[in-house]
Amino acid sequence: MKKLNYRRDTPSGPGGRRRLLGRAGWRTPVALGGAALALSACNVTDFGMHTGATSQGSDIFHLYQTFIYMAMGVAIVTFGALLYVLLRYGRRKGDGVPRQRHSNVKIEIVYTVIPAIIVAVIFFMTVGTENKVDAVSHNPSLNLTVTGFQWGWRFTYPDGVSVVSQGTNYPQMVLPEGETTKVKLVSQDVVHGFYVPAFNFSRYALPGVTNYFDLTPNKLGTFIGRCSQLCGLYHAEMLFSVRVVTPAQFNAWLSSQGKGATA
Ligand SMILES: [Cu+2]
Repeated sequence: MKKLNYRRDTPSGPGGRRRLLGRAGWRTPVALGGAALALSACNVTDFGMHTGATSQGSDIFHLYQTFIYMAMGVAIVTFGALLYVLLRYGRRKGDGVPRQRHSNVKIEIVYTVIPAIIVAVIFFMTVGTENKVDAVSHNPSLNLTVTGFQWGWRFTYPDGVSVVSQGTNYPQMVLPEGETTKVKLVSQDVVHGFYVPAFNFSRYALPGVTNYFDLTPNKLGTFIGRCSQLCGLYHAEMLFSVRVVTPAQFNAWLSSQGKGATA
């Protein structure tokens, strides 16, 4: 049997040296990665996620961020161990076949128990955050009804104030910052999805089912909103925005709307 020389016989031919990427070959990907990072102009520790413009959305962000840190820890340990074994125990000239064994019960227990603990930690952290995010206030500052229909949204405030889509005149939901708004979400016809990316929040609007949730904005600004369920021909027209203002500005806006105007 021909003995392979692992050092010299490579896929590029006997005695050749395979070079996946030459010296210059590394420069382009590194430069592109750096440029992408610089262009994104966001905090590296956000990992490209929305940090959440509500207290609920921030909770979700922090959970997700923690998961990524945990995954990084696992990656460092796993790839570190792999690299160590490759470098320390790689086959060398003159090496024979290593000692063969059927199993190693101790190691098998360790690599079963550790992932089980990690999964359990992730599970209970998720349940804790879910309970916090899904908690609905009994005495909210504001009660708001959101109705999805083909193809638009209606935001109904107290005192008969209502903001509704009119063709391509997309509606804007106004919310007070730092106050809890309890949203009652319904659908008039088919399944829609109330989705505000900056809030890290999406929920079905289901015909015949009423969903309640709280939104407690913690950042001023205007955020885009979308229908996240393909709900028919003009689904793409189901755009809206959310404007978070100070409670004083909110009260001024609400009373100005109350004077017979429907935006
Ligand atoms: Cu829709």
